[in-house]
Amino acid sequence: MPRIHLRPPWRRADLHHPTDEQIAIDRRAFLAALGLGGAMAGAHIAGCSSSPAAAPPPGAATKPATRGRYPALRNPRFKIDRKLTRREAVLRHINYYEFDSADKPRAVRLAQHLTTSPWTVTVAGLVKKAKMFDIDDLERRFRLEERLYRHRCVETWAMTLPWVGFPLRKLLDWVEPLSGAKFVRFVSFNRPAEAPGMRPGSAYPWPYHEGLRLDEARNDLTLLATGMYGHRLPKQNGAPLRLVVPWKYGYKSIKAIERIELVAEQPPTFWNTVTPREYPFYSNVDPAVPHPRWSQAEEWMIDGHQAERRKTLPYNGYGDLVAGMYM
Ligand SMILES: Nc1nc2c(c(=O)[nH]1)N[C@H]1C(S)=C(S)[C@@H](COP(=O)(O)O)O[C@H]1N2
Ligand SMILES: [Mo]
Repeated sequence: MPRIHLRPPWRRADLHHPTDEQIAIDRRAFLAALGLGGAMAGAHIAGCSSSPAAAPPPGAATKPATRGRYPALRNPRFKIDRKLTRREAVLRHINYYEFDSADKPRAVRLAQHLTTSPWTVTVAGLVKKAKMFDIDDLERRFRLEERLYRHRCVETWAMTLPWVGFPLRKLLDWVEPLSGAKFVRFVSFNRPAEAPGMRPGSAYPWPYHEGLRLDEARNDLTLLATGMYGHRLPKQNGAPLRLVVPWKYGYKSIKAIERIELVAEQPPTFWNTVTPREYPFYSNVDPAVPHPRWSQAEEWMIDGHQAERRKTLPYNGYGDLVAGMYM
């Protein structure tokens, strides 16, 4: 087990420090959780807003109770080569087709209507011990850790953020896959009444579903996330439970998971069903393989400028940890 820093993220003075603004927001939320925020809270929010004209996005000012499990200790093994993206930018720049991603501010607003508590997750299929549990059960059973990861959307935007979660492998060990299990299938919620993008007549194959090969699912990088930036996940970023597979394009990192199933055959996936030619099952980040409609050679950070483009890295920079699975 690598050595873990014992100081909370806002006290840490390392290269990958969040912005001052982020520190102020986190500290305020932390004090509020202790009941110490008081009258200062409003002043801090106003002072911290990224641009004076823009109201903070939903989820920016209020955070769910943290029950002592957040912020989680950072696992220092996962290094990043750039600044963390500002939390407010990550809250705003989402993709969530259940809530009509085309208009991002609207999608962020609509996502607030998703009921994320209570929430039951089922793990079933080719396992010895099928389970049903809620998020509290998960957070009690598996020690949460913080990891700084890159995230790369197939649309060429990128960000770098601190997830909170635990390796999916631990959950798989708990349910004990049978020898016939070769793939893992993930399914999101199916609630057209809460998600306008899912309304009858939608051309998409709802609910959102994804899949990994079993060895990919068991890779050390593969996380189940319950939080980010030191708190539980905001609704628009996939609360209460999402997958994080940072060497693959973002759409593999399915949000709001209700069902995890161990299966024998490669499962169909949402985007592959919609447009097979554009969204293959594996979808590992690869600068040399263009999307049929655009190049993947470069990427841009969502809180930088489109002009500041950087070279895309094979496997999004995680080749040393994952390339061996594809030899
Ligand atoms: N259920 C669900 N999960 C999803 C999506 C979605 O539309 N629905 N979009 C995917 C895409 S395309 C990306 S890039 C990431 C975006 O995660 P973020 O909005 O938290 O940045 O979520 C992925 N997971
Ligand atoms: Mo994406």
